[in-house]
Amino acid sequence: MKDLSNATLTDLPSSVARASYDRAKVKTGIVHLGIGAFHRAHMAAYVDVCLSDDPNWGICGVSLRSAATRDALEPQDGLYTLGIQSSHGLSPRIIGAITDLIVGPDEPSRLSDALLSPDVKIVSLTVTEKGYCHDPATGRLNPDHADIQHDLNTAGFPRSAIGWLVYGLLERRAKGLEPYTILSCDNLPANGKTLRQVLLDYLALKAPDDVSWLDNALACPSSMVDRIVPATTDEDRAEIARALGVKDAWPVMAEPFSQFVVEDSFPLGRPAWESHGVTMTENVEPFEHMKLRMLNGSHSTLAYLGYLAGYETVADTVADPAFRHLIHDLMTHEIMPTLSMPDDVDLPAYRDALLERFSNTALKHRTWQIAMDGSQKLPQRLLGTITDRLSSGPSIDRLLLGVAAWMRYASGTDEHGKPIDVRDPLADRFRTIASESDGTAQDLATRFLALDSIFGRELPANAAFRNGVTAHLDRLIRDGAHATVAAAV
Ligand code: CS2
Repeated sequence: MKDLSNATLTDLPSSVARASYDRAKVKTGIVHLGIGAFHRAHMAAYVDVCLSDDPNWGICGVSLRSAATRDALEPQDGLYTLGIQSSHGLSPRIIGAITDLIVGPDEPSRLSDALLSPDVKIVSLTVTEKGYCHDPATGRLNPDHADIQHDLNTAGFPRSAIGWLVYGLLERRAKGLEPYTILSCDNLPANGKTLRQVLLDYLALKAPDDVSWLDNALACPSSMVDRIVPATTDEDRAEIARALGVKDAWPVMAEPFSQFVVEDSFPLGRPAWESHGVTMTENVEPFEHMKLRMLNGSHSTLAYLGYLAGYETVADTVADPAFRHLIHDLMTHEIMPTLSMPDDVDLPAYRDALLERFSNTALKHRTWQIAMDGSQKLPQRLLGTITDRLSSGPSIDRLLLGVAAWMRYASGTDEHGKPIDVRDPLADRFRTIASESDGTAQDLATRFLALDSIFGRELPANAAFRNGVTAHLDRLIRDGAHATVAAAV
């Protein structure tokens, strides 16, 4: 079987969708840091449909760590398949928006050239929560982060996304080029504002005299990004090869739903996204809150409880009526009351649509995948909602169950005594907590709550919060996730 590439595009069956622009005319206008599955299934697809109107927005995709995506896509001329999976089957679409691929650690001078190109107007990023090298509880730079320490202490090329963004801005300034607009596409609250603060914190240490220049010059719009994109499996590759008749080394699989809400602040211009399904707005914050609290808060709760209960995927977890009931009530009674949305947003309909999306059995979204990096996710997904609710008094019981389930999971042993492969920047700390603890809920909860980069200082001092989490954790340890969820609904 041949490989996907410009040369084999004409061999594809007509059932495979693709936009009609001439790839040879596409110029790079965007550098994207973190060219993983999510970007390729989300923003790159929104850019792809704009290229027919304006070919100046091709994407140079950058990996700051692994070479795997570059190695897979380079021989394919940057082409890949977006496989939309629903109960009606698979709809494949070819995305051609990637014009170039760079692996930062291998080719730092090419990355530097890309950032300094006058054609580049936007640098966007999906580097996941931990890529911001910040303290999730406060949203400020963590200056002790190993990559930040490296970048602060080198006159050469940086390593972190934060270091690269600032490096590019300073070098552009030296060359008399305007600063690019930086678009964060990660699941962080006020992601543009948060990124801006982290960049300023970094510059204050690296080149303090330039802080006020950057503060004035920088456009860092916020965005809300949403599409469920599970990690690609070999089964997916085989399914795509059957549909295309050619081999794609790294397709991405996603649900049909997609949403992109972007703060309209792009001084050097942007693709005509508003003509292609993107909501361009002045104020993204209500949408971010809605998405992070409703979708991601439910997702993390389902991931920890579902994993502990032995469910492999989110769809398997919500097929259990007790778990579905819990999530429905969590959203209805504990999350929705904290959201204030524009009049045309129907929150009950949004909740019901989420439950449908979680039930998509064509999508094998593993609970283990979502459970990753909990230390970076908990604050914006569950703790912010809890803080809002605590100040107004009403029930937080289901939210606390999510936090307790994270502790039970992060302690590293499943309900059958088998080790859990806990992936998290704080995984070593969790292992120490588990090994030093006497194993009681009281002791474990006290140790986890002392992680102030996650919980800050105020929440753990609140008796209702502490006692509620501890009571749920106790039940999870004694009775397991199934019985705990059944008792909670
Ligand atoms: C998930 C998200 O892995 C996770 O933590 O909750 O990736 C989720 O699928 C996306 O935010 C959906 O837009």
